[in-house]
Amino acid sequence: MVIDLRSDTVTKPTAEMRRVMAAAEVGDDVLGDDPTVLALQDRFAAEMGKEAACFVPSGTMGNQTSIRSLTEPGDEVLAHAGSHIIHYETGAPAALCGVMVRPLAGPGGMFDAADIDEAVRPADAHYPRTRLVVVENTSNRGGGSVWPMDRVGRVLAAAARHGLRAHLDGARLWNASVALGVPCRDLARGFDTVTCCFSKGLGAPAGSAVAGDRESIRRVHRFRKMFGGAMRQAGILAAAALHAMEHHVARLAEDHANARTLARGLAGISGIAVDAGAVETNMVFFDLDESTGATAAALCASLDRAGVRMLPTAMRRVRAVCHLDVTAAMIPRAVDAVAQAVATARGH
Ligand code: TLP
Repeated sequence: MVIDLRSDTVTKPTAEMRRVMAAAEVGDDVLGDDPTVLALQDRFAAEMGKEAACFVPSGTMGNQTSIRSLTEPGDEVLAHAGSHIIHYETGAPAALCGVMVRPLAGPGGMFDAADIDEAVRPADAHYPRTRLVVVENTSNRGGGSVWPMDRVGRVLAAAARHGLRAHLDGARLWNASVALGVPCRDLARGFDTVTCCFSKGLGAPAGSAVAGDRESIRRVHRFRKMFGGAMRQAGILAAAALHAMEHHVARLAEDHANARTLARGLAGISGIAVDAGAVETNMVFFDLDESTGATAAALCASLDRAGVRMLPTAMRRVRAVCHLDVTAAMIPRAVDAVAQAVATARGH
């Protein structure tokens, strides 16, 4: 059986999830009468402590409808240099929202208040208008890292001081919530909009949602239509999302434990550098020493042939993500496969 650690997006809906999807009551959500979508939006808004919510097909669309909702073309958005909106959204902030993204630095995918103070442009006709700050929690390329709440507080206070809006890319906010033992609404407090994904660790086949104040969500809803993301009998997907919120959140702790075990196992392989102590949620990033003679892509191709799938994220960096379809028993097998692949690359 293949052990697929490429992403937590690869999960397949469980039998129970498929059952609730098949039984979902549906309507035409573009006309506003799909009861399951409406129920999901209410439930999600309440969970995030916001006035309203909008169901969207993907995390990317959640981020982009939020950015478009909170800015105007020509505005500047502050985000971490490693953020998903910069790396993996096909240039959508520029193409769909007409904004510039200014990358901020900092370890673990996190910046701080001083970075915002430094980056905000003076009000002068030469400059773009700095308008929005985006926080990604957990941070994907930051290693699945969780933003400490006091840091988020400082960043939001700085944003407020400068009159900026704030968006939370909470694709994996439930992972942060479980890791910290803090409800999502506390992690989303102070943000104008928050996007979360049902299709990552929660195991739904597709779907994300944006929550925020009524006016921001009215605009998200409008831009969802403009960007082609308004779906009709979407209650089938919303049912999966509701089921996932009900049954698949607490178990994320298992994914975090599996990721820590994986990191500790990988740390024992010569030629691999991994900071097992830095693993806070479901992601493990490791670096290949040049002495192995392998690039990340070559190692992943070799692993693939052994039935273990991981993703190269840089020349010598590999990502492995634990999720609903990865059991504790698979972890030692994955570690052995990596040890074997490194030995093969070394020629023994
Ligand atoms: N991330 C995917 C890839 O796009 C890289 C993954 O496998 O991790 N925000 C964050 C922080 C994400 O990690 C992702 C997906 C998204 C947004 C976008 O979600 P989708 O894929 O639903 O558009």
